[in-house]
Amino acid sequence: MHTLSNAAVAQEAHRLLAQMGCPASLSAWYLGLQAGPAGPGQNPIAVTSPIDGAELAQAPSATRADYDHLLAECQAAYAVWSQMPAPKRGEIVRQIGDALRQHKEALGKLVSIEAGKITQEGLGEVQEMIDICDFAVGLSRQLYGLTMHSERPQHRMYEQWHPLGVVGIISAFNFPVAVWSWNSMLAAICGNVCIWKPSEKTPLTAVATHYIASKVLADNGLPAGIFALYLGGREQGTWMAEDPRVALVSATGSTRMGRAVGQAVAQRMGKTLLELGGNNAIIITPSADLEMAVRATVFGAAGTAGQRCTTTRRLIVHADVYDQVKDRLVAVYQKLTIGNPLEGNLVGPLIDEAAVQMYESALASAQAEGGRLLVGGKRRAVAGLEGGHYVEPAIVEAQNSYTTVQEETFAPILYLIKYNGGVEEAVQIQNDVKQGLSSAIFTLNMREAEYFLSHRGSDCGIANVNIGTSGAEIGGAFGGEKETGGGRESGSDAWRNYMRRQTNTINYGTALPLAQGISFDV
Ligand code: UN1
Repeated sequence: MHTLSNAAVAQEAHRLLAQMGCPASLSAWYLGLQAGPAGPGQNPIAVTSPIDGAELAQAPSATRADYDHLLAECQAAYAVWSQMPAPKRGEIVRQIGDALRQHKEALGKLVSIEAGKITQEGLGEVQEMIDICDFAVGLSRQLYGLTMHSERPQHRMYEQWHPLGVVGIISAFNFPVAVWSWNSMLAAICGNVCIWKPSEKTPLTAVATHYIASKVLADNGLPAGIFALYLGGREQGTWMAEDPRVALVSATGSTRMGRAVGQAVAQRMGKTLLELGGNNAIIITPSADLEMAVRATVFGAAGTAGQRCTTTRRLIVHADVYDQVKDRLVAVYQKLTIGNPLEGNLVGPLIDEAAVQMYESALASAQAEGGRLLVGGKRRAVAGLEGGHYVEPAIVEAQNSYTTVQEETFAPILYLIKYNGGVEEAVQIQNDVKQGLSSAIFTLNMREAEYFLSHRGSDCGIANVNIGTSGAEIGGAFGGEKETGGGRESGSDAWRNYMRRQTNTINYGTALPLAQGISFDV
């Protein structure tokens, strides 16, 4: 198979950026976009492709002055945008969805180059953006509030939903563009404007996405500050967390990051939407369709090289089928193709060298705690892509109580855990971690399935039956409990997070009766 050389990966990234209408250098983007008083950012961060380690660009970090300048643009844009009727805002989101359809191949490929996702998953990420646009367009005519019957005569009560103002979005490298769209498209139809700080590891896809959205705004004569973007690392992220002008901060990433952001925002009584770490498990009971269970496990655990927050990290298997599941999984893992994500392999690289080291150290500590490595577990050299960060997906027989198993390692390591009793025991093991994002059970036994879904069952935000832990559709609310942060994004009524509820009571009579029958006559 043809392998792209180092220079070719970088060249391809620049060709794709140009195809989507972005200027060749990020500095030019910064200058063109912001023209802030302080100029085009500072402290450039080298952006490299995990495919081969090639430098793709130098991304300038925003200065505080850049940020303040942008925030002022957002506030000015809010005055215009929030006045537009919601269905008209939906029309702009519809156009963004169409522009994303047009650029699906290019943006999907850029996601692969910058984040290391395999082609299918890069395209899937852009499809997820398109889907949320469609969803948001429909929602723009359905921002419903309730009406209530007043206890007082000739009174009417109802509630309505108003936009919050400026919504801040902090996104992670592993879904470098889809998570922005979940937040920004819903926030936008609700009447908010958004300011986005993507991961410093994936600024190029963010710039490309920003261009696509900005062009739609410009074509419609709308201010650029409706969707603002700035680049940088942790320091730049704290600016919006501490900024009372940012009404809601939606942050996706590690629990450590979420705790810091959550505390900073709570300190100023702002709102947060946190989507943090997961430690997701699949339970396989004796009645499970093992063929389906194994396929779902492989996609969940090795897909995206284990770098989804919904990745399957633990497999809790009943003793009766344990050996069968183990043997099948090991056999499938040996067939996984690892290599260039653009060339049809199933497992691409980890994001960077630090991720490889975390993978290695987690494997070492799991084994030191008594775990038994069954397959994989080594760094993989890929010919022609020496600077890339490839590893072999690993399976380790382990106990749920191991410190290593209790933590989320953003890498393809699956812990295999045996249970002997009923479904209650499996669920108890599953819930016995600090995180609570996604969970699944494979069973053909209705009682087991319903127990798993009951309030005594899975304690996660997502609980699936005969479907893996990852790859949720946008139509449901996405997020989790406990240290996952409690936020819900994407479908269902997650839009309410981006609005403030106002209760209105109207008296159309001639008297002034007090609630609770209180009399206060002077
Ligand atoms: C994430 O990894 O941060 O359910 C999001 C999924 C995707 C989203 C993952 N739709 O796996």
